[in-house]
Amino acid sequence: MEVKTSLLDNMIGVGDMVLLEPLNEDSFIENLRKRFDHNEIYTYIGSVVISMNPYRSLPIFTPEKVEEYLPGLDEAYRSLRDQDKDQCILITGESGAGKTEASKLVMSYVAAVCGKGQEVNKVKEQLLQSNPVLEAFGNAKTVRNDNSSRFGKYMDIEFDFKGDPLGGVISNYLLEKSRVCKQPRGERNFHIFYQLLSGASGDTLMSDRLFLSVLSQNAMQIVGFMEDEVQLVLELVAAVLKLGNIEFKPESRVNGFDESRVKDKNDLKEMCELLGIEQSVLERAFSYRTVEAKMEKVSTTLNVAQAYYARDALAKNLYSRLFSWLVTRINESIKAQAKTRHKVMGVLDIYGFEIFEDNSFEQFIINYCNEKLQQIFIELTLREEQEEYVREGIEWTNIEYFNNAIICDLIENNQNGILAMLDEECLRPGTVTDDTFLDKLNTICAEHQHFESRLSKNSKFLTDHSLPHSCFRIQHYAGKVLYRVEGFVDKNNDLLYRDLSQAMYKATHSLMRQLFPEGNPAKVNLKRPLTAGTVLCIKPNDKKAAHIFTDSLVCHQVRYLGLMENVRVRRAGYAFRQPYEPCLERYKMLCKQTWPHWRGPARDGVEVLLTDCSVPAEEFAYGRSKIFIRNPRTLFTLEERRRACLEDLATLIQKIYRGWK
Ligand code: AD9
Ligand code: MG
Repeated sequence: MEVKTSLLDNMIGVGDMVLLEPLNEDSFIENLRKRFDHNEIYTYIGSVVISMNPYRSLPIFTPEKVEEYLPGLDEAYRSLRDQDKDQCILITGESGAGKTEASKLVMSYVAAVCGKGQEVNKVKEQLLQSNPVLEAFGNAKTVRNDNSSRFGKYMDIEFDFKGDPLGGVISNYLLEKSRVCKQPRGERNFHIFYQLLSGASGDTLMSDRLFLSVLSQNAMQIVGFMEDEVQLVLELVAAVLKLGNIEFKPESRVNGFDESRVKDKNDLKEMCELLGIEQSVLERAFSYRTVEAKMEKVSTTLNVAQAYYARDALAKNLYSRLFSWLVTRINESIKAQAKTRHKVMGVLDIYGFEIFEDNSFEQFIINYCNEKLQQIFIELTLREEQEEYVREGIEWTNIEYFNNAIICDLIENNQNGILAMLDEECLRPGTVTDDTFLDKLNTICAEHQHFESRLSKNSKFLTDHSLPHSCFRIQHYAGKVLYRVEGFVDKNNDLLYRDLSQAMYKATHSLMRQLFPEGNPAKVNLKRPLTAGTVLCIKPNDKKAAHIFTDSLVCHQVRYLGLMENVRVRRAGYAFRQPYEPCLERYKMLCKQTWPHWRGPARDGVEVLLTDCSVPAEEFAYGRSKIFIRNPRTLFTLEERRRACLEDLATLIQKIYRGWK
């Protein structure tokens, strides 16, 4: 690894935290701040990139600059191309920290560094333009972020042996579909609804008049959507809007049962026209529900509340299925055409950890995803790093770090994890409510350090008696979150009455029919390649504003991301390590015995070299395949001597050259 130090470090901070002197939390944050003030938004801890959100555009994202600013990415790409290794870039950080922007930067980087030519350029453009399309449908304004991702995304970019992109595959995870029906205060629905409304005139969203903002329309075309496909998609978006307008009123009781009727049939009619569904079919599906009991089909009436429930379930299902269809359709366009052997660079961008005043099932799922990602991060940087010392046979005292596996287990344990209990409760016959679910949580989790609820029996850990009865609290890696149980059971059930899905399948609208085949949609698994780089995004302030650096906020993130431990492990240690061969190659000119060639094992060459340079023995450890260097300054000295050597050489060459002339 090349090391550059300069006087500038004092002013703008050091680029790699491993080189920070002295190392403590204050100096760590101070270094981030210095760099932030000088528009240096990237800082490294070895192969981990810390990215601070500047909340304004910096002149560093031009194709020429991208390479210069993201050496970590460059390393990832080079090992993919030159060493034939699959790469995976994990991006983590809380909501609004800049993950999605970072993931787009990775893609721009790829576009900037690799081959040109018509076919390659088309692939690049399609990969890049898949972003605005997915953001239009999957992002929304939230309190934390005006363009918040409401789905998880994993994208594989595939390369040929030359390192040129061949195509890509996108997997999407758990769209926050409840947003279609209800948005928390101060937040909005998915962007596409507004883009569609701004293109349509008045309240007549009929199929021959659907327009979309030019941006998304163009992006869809570049990604390969046909004009009629765009139209079909927009019709379904309009149908979701119409669906939301349908209201119900109670009908006089027949046989003692509550019944509901559609209040104003205009929206229903328009929706049916849009989709080619017979009005009476849909109307009936909103009033009755067919259940199978003892091999017999029985129709029961829906009351008003149930009718609204059915309507919302339909809207949510329709929209999330449309979203998954879009991803599949984009994949058809961007998938690699050639069947040659290829390498992939995976980029994972999920929704960030979020804490609101009111946290529900959605936050629970989102925060669980983040908890899992943190776990992967810990494994890669803290656990595996320490294991490398052991593997290389280096003497090593373990550095303690907080392992959040215990929180993941609290949520996902097959027997008594929160998710398992929720599933169990949803399947249990009898009256199931959110409260019965909470009761269940109370009994089992009472002893768990990271779980609190008001009613938990014998809870030794409950410190805050103001915890409401209807809530439970989890101490996540990134902070305590209070979850309100209301809606957990329904949202987990996500029940779409069969009458409605059958009604949808009867539609003549070709895309609509495809979305309701009622088969099991194939699940895509996230497979993790062997090597990985990580980007950690940090949010400098809570105001979505430029130039503001709030110490306490940054400090909190630095703590929960385990960054100090990360630097400590990196250098407690051995700040640098390098396989013997490249190390010898780089410094062999410093020693007569190794210059110009060393005949013998590289390890011995390195030993001869270092002894000759009179570096104290305790500065090094000889691993099985790598040399480990304890103090960065040792490396600086070597680097300086090398530079001086090169300068002498240059002067010598110039002299010879002049002599020739
Ligand atoms: V969420 O978990 O999806 O809610 P992200 O993805 O972490 O969140 P995002 O990338 O969307 O955050 O960034 C939020 C906003 O910060 C962007 O809309 C930009 O206005 C701003 N931002 C983030 N990164 C950069 C950057 N590198 N340069 C300039 C940035 N602005
Ligand atoms: Mg995002």
